[in-house]
Amino acid sequence: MNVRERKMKARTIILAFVLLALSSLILPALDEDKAPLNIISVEKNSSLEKKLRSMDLDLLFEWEGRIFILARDPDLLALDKLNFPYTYENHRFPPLHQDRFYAQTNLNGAYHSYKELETDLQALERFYPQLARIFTIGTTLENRKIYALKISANVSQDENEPEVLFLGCHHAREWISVEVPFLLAKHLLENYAFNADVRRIVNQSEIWIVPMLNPDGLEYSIHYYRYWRKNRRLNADGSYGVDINRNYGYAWGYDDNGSSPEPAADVYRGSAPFSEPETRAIRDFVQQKHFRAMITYHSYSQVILYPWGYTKTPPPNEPLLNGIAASMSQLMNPVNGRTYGYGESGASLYLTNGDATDWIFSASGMPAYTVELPPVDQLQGGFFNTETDIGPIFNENLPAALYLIDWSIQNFRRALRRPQEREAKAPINKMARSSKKR
Ligand code: 0X9
Ligand code: ZN
Repeated sequence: MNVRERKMKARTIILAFVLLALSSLILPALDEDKAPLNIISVEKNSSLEKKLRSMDLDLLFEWEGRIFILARDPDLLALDKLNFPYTYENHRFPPLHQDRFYAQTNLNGAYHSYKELETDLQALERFYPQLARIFTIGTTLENRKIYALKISANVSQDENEPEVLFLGCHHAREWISVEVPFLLAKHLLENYAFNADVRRIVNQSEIWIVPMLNPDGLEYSIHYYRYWRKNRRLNADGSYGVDINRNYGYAWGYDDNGSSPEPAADVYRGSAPFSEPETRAIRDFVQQKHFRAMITYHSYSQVILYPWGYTKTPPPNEPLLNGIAASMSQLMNPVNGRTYGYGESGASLYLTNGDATDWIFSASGMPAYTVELPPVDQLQGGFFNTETDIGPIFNENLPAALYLIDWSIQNFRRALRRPQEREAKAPINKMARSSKKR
């Protein structure tokens, strides 16, 4: 089954979860007991199941070999006493968790909210003042800042070094896409002093990390509707949201298949190319800089995609784009044994128009990748990664990100030293132009 078929098949399951999440909205109102509610799951296993049923718990449903249960804190204590293994599933049912959030125990768990990210970026800047600096590259409709963290030795100087860009959170519900670029920043900074490879790449490049491009959407996803995708634009027809990844200015609105003209649609492309503050922030930033390569993180599907998204026609220099993707996939696999597929976006996933990688590739010619993080399909959790997914997903993406930074460094040096070889080996159309950066 290919990725598109898997996504299609998964729609019914998404719908089931959405309905369940909506129905859970009324639960707190119906319940007199004020002890916090949780949803947990336990493995469906005959001996344990018997014990469970004797405990008079509220068994909700069975899914994927697990039994989902509504449990209050005293129930959890009882399960703990019995050494009964269970998993928290609260993140799948946001309304249940509302009380806890306001009590500072965190609706979004280990995932970053906007404020948490702001605090953590500021901490990185404070701990590593020579290596990290925060820039604001735009302001959203709800007045949040779009942060970019620059990481480089002599960070306060704009040096003649290759620049590489990492983006997260075009889509609000894809929380894991914030964590991977954020953890990349943290890894580079924390290991600079101790790891010679990290030191070399941080010394020789300028790494720019924008972990949360869509903070308005993300906050909405945390507080109101976990499944929200777009930004929070109030559209002319009263509906909300533009799909930021359909609003870039290359092949914008090319057809109604890869994006929608309908404001209420999840893939609404906006009223004009770059109508949104988030896409304008990236456009202006990319035009000011001279990036050599970029990754924009999304979820889910576990694939590495390169342009074009708007057509199935191969891009210029497909062998180079494909070769880099193949190397990244190869480096990722041994970390946790997960295989990331790779290929042209439009041909391997589905057609989109106005997405970030198409515009960035068309504007600069740089290798531009969408990495769709795990899981591979909805049956494995879809957009709702657990907290324990964060570490392994970051760990397997790390070597690919380091490889791309290193590729940019090697390519940049070759371009400076041997112009003829540069043209032969990296004939991406506008690469040569961008090497005259300063
Ligand atoms: O549809 C998107 O914007 C991305 N997928 S997601 O499930 N994260 O929403 C894919 C963008 C890559 N481009 C193409 N597949 N054409
Ligand atoms: Zn996405």
